Amino acid sequence: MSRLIVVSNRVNPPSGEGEETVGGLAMALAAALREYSGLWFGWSGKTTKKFTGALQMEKIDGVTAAVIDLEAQDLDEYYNGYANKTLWPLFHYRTDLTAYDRIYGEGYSRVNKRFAETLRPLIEPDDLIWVHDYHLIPLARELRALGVKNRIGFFLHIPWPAHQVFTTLPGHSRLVEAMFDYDLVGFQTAEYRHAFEEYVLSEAGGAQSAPGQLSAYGRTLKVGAFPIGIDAKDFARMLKSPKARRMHDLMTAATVFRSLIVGVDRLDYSKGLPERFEGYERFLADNPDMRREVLMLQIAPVSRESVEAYQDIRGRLDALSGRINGEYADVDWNPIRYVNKNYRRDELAGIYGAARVGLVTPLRDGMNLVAKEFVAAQPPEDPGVLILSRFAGAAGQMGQALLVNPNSPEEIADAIKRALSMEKAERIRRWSALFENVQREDVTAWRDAFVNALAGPVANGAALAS
Ligand code: GDG
Repeated sequence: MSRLIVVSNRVNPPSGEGEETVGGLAMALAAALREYSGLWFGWSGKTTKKFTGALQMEKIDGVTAAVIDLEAQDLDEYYNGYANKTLWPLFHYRTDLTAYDRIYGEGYSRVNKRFAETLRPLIEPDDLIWVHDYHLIPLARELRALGVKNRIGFFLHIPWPAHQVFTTLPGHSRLVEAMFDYDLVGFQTAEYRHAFEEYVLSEAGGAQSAPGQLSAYGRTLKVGAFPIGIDAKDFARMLKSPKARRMHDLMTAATVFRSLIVGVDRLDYSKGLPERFEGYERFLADNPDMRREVLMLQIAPVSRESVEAYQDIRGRLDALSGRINGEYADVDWNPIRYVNKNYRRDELAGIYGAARVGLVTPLRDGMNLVAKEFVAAQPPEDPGVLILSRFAGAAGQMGQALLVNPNSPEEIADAIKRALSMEKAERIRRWSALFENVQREDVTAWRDAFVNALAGPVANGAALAS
């Protein structure tokens, strides 16, 4: 079997039971690598005065990590800049928040080059290289320039935006051209893949040379949809852990005679949190008889705090939660508990399991793993109801959830009411279908589908020689 080299911006494998990494990508990659004698390469999360390319190797929980430190300027221009102020908002349709600054683009190119130069000596001829996410789109281009001939695949964890949105990016064609240095490019859903294809066909003068194959810029690559899943086995194990049980009991005790409605998200403007709070507020306003029967718990650990848009959204949520509690709270009841603390994964599992309703309403989301975790945590004999945004990639696989338009507080309010009044038979029917999908299309299935496609016949028909 070829060795697998996974490359992502941050390398943060779990440090053991109950680690506290927040973010879907880290969890998925750690799980994906566990069965491979592979390597995980990327940024350490630390800065250094002068970039040296010195590698630090570490074995964490069965995963070999090779990390480098970056300069503060790299962080500013590449990570906080081009990745999180340009590509992230744009790919989530927030052109109003998208910053276009040439300096950011230069930082992005520089760091991709630094990644390539540092990774180059670690690559052996048969290695498969799997690059992750929007931080590293030009990495294959840089590696090819250094003579790397290996198979290189790319997976985008976030949406690929519609043509009209994507073309607002200065230098969009350079970015797409660089993607043609990969052998395989994977998206979360068929919709994102189509949006990419549309760009290549209409903007880059490309052609679909065969199903799942695109030619442009004098090269050909394979494209596919690979919906990511959770580590279902590990999640099931975690649910039975003492920490999960304790949290479950704690939440059950805190909601006697009440139904718990839960949301868990990184504090990010793409997750639709203000609209969700407004939807809940509308529910409270419309249903006075149900008010004291519910409690909404929103867990939202802060992320990317040095980016201004994240400070703004935090301020808005503080104000909204205060307003809702101010309007509706009673001496013995608060309608909303809004918590910025980061919980252990096993504790989260216990919380999901105690909830009657899971509120997952991002405005845009590549996939959304919280929806899958909520389903995985439900008791089969009396499961809760998932309310899911139609704009999460997960909606494509999770049609048995109550799908809502996350921009509409009315739709969210109606869905909450419907979820709380749903008969047990219907809840079981919906949940069974969802659960079956979460188990089957888990992170292992995702990894295997991608790695097999990368190792399989290449776009020009040749098979991998090993
Ligand atoms: C990106 C894409 C795609 C949340 N709070 C805590 C905590 N979490 C964990 C959740 C979940 C993960 O973080 C979030 O994953 P998502 O998939 O919901 O979202 P992103 O972080 O935006 O991930 C997304 C994903 O990549 C994978 O491809 O699905 O669309 O945006 O696992 O449980 N974990 C801990 N404490 C918390 O307080 N430990």
